[in-house]
Amino acid sequence: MESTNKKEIFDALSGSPRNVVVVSHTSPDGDALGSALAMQSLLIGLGHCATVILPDSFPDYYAWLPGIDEAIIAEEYPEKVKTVIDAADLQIIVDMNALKRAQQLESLLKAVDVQRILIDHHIFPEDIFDLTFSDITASSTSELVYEFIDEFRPDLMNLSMAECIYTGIVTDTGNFFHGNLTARTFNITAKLIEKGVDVIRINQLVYNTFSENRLRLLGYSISERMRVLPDKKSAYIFLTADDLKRFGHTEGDTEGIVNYGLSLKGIHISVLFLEKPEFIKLSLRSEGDINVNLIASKYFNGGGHKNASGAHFYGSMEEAINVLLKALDEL
Ligand SMILES: [Mn+2]
Repeated sequence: MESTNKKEIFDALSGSPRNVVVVSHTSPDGDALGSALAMQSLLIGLGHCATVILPDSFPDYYAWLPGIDEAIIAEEYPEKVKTVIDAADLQIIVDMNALKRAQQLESLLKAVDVQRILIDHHIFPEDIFDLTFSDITASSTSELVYEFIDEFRPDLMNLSMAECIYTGIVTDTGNFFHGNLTARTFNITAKLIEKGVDVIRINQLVYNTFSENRLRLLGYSISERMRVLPDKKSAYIFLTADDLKRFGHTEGDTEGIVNYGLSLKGIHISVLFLEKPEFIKLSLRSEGDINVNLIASKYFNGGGHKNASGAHFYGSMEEAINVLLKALDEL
């Protein structure tokens, strides 16, 4: 399933200089950041003015990404973000299928009547974009950004962009372990290495820079907060606000914890519940044909991919867990 206005998108970027905002989702991950930053570089290479806007901050282990210092974080600079969005004549949305995934930015983005372009790999892209390059068989949005640049302006691909794209691919595939891992993904990765990307260095920056607190939180999550339901081939981990506080939780510390449930033999569904100030945040993962996007969308008003989805639940931790147990019974 690919819906593509690739050529039309390139045409839209080929004319006179435009003022572009590149926006991605809340709690930005490696793919959100990598695809947005690579896209921004392409736009600048094409002579446009381009600014990356993020709803909220990113984990420290992405702070080395080339160009990230200039991204504007809406939570920290709400007025500046409004000014930049109001001044833009083109919005490029990457790595999310609906503007609501950018939280508070949704209303700001919708308030202006400008051309809107989507580049994404999540299912069911929202029908509000003028041009869409959506391909759910891609490992990552970064892979799509690579293909876009490679098709139209390979001369503009530089090492910084290649590093951003590699980061998107390596993180969205869980270090080449899950998701849409195809020959296409490895071919692109090979091209990125030929471009000069030091994959060992990036893997270390992304995966081997835990704080002590983060590693201890991981240990605690598994030893004290994991419940295993062999009958339902499922496991879940729940972390309360107090747990997060106890381990001095900072952005990104819980990244990847949900995947540990799947490492159990016979367990094919794993869910992480995090108690945030206003809601319970859920991350859902599955293996094979089990579709956690159905659980996320039907029971928690969330979504994402078949094997990786997210959602917010407004209620208590206990209620959220009970809804999951009911959903698993009905699956
Ligand atoms: Mn992605």
